[in-house]
Amino acid sequence: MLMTRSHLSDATLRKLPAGTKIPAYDRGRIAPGIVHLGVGAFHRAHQAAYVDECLAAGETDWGITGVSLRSPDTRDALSPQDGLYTLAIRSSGEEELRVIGSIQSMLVAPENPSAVLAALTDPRTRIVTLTITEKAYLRAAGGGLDTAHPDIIHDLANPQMPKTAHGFLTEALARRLAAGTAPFTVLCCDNLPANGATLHRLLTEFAALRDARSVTAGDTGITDHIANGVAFPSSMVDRIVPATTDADRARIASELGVDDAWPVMTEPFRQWVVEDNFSAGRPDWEKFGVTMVGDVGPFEDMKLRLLNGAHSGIAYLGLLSGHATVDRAFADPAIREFVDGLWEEAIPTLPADAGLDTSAYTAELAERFSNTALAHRTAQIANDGSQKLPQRIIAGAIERIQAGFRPECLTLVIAAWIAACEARGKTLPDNHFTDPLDTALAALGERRTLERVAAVFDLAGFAKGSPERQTLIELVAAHRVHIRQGGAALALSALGILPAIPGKT
Ligand code: CS2
Repeated sequence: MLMTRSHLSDATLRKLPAGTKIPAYDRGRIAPGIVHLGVGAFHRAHQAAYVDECLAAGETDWGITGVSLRSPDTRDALSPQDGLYTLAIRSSGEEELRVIGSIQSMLVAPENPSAVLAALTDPRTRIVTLTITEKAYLRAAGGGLDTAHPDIIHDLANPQMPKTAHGFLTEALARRLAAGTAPFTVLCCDNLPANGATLHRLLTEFAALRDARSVTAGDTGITDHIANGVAFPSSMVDRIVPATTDADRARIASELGVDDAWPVMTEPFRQWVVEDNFSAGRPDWEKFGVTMVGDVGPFEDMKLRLLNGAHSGIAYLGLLSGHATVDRAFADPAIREFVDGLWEEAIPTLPADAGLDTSAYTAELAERFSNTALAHRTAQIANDGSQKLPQRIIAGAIERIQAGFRPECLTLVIAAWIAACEARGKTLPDNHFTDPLDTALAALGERRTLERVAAVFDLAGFAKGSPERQTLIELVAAHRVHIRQGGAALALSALGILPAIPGKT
């Protein structure tokens, strides 16, 4: 006889095995206070878990309304479960299961943009947070708003039916202003440098374009309000969250005795450093391990350049060396040594007077990258390299060249990215990972290495306008030649033997 198992929900919570942590609060009493755009696995392992602890400690105003800007998948998985899901916190040999209750409802923007705008304009919504991934900020090669992007064009023409975060936030802030409702605070939680300021700048640009098109008599516009009247704190977020597999789903179901359509896997480590600039209140996050600071910049740069930079290096060199997961790649002595070299190059680019303990930080990173229970796939991190490398690798590499040094490890990451992109459909499966530039990269055709690297830099806007651009291209091209001649192994073994930058060192 076919047995059907029940699924995780408010009704089945009490039946879970002892040892499973469940929301220790009356979910029905919680009012919505946060709208989150981009309810992916990262948000569910990070912010939603912090908020869950605040709610368990007695706060009642900060329930989360989750919004997916594109796909209905998360809503389809979580709505039948009353928004509940399991967070599996995994270290080598151990697993702790926690059911998170802070997501109260889910909306899918393309299905119902009006419902998203209603949630954003609800006076109870006092914070809007975002994890929409780097590419959804729609930055052009030079860093400004990509005004030619079809979704930006759409949202300027249809302000009531937006598709982008820019369109939703601007329209909601305009409606709140018109209704006399105080603005919400916009808290960016993506891996961008100065992420709050970056979003603030992009949104102000968007609002100015929108105002320029507005023909409504007496409409005073929204640009000034967004530029001067809305808080955009920056934040540094950190927790490693591998994509959930079917094996994870099966394991969690057998441990819980109920099905969970989308449990989230993560590591024990977590960190959140937030600029304390909230115009309409916030949860008491500092009681649960969040660090509230005046300036998040040094923490952001340390995380982007040491964690994410190393991650991208491990991903592309790992893929080229046949390693499917971060822990396996990191156990490869050549890659391990390369990561130390990358850290040596990147650490001097961080502010020396900000109290950062980079030795403790990198020692902890080495442990985190060695977590064998996560099986964090190199192909997952490899996605969207053109959007990630500028803040992880290129900014630091430019600073090293300016200081007279040759950033060989940093530039090897760029060469490995180019090589890994080109290896898809050959030594790597088609679509093993994707990039917004895929179509444009494919159209480049055959070229000599130096020309090809320069063309890739142009497409991606890497080092645009920087006097160090040409030196970077030459360093990348030299690595690219090594990879072509002898794979990642030759490029790794050649580190340190290239001639110095003429006139510099
Ligand atoms: C990773 C990040 O996929 C990636 O690009 O580098 O998602 C990384 O795991 C997180 O930023 C860790 O906080």
